Amino acid sequence: MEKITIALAGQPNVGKSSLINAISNATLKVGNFSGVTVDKTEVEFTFCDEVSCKDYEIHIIDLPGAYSLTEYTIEEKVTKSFLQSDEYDIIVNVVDSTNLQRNLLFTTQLLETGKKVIVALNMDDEARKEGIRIDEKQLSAILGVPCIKTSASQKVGIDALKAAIIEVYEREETGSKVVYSDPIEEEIESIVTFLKEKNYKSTLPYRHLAVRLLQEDADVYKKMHDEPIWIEMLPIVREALNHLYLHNNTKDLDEIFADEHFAFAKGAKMEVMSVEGMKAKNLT
Ligand code: GDP
Ligand code: K
Repeated sequence: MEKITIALAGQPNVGKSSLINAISNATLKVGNFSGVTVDKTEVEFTFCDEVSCKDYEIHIIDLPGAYSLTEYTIEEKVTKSFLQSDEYDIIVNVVDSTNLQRNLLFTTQLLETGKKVIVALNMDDEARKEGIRIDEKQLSAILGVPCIKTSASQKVGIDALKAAIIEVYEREETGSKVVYSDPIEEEIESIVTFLKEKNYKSTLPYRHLAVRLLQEDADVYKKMHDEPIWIEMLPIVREALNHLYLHNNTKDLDEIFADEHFAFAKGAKMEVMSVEGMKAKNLT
């Protein structure tokens, strides 16, 4: 039987525990993430996919609720390091639909991991009550990943979520995309072109790798530092970074990318959300 490991990620109180309860009748196993006293809740159950008639063993790991993948708190550290590991197949990102923009900020960071992602637009019942409508098909198109409406506490949308898990597991590409402002897209393009020319063997898609290089991601730098390509690549990354510094008038990469994430999350919300029939982009 094939085993699918899910990393469940979301901001605090978005309904991750409720979703685990709704999706499985299995008992939770509570332990710790290695080396730290942060609770690790896991659950395992078998699932028969009705489309393919195949059985899967599904293993869900509930990551500590985190507002972002920065490393300000121990929870964020644990969540970030787990998400950058190869210990799982798919991230299921639980989102509070009544707080779309703030939640999409975290989603944006999850998309940048280059892993397979599914977004569960949870609290759908609550959002409806507040007159909020989200076009999940359009959101899927913008993020490049399936977005499924759920109400975990009412056990609604759970079958669709399971079907999406199987579909995403069986496909090759992650499809996830964060669109950046033109100046950043140009620098991503120059690094991707270089990686292509060198036919560099990468587990991360080139685009995601380029973004991580532009973010001076410590893990990626450490990993690539001893590779033959590094000496040739470093000047190209440095030049790209200098363009970014000049354009943004700051050398603070966290600030540059925080602005980018904010713009992307806000832009996505404006496109897909309406309140009482009014498009978010027409509301002020
Ligand atoms: P976690 O911190 O992400 O694990 O969130 P919980 O699963 O503990 O849920 C937080 C609160 O939201 C609880 O009171 C849940 O009953 C409630 N909740 C979770 N999912 C939903 C939902 O889809 N709709 C509504 N209305 N409430 C929900
Ligand atoms: K909880």
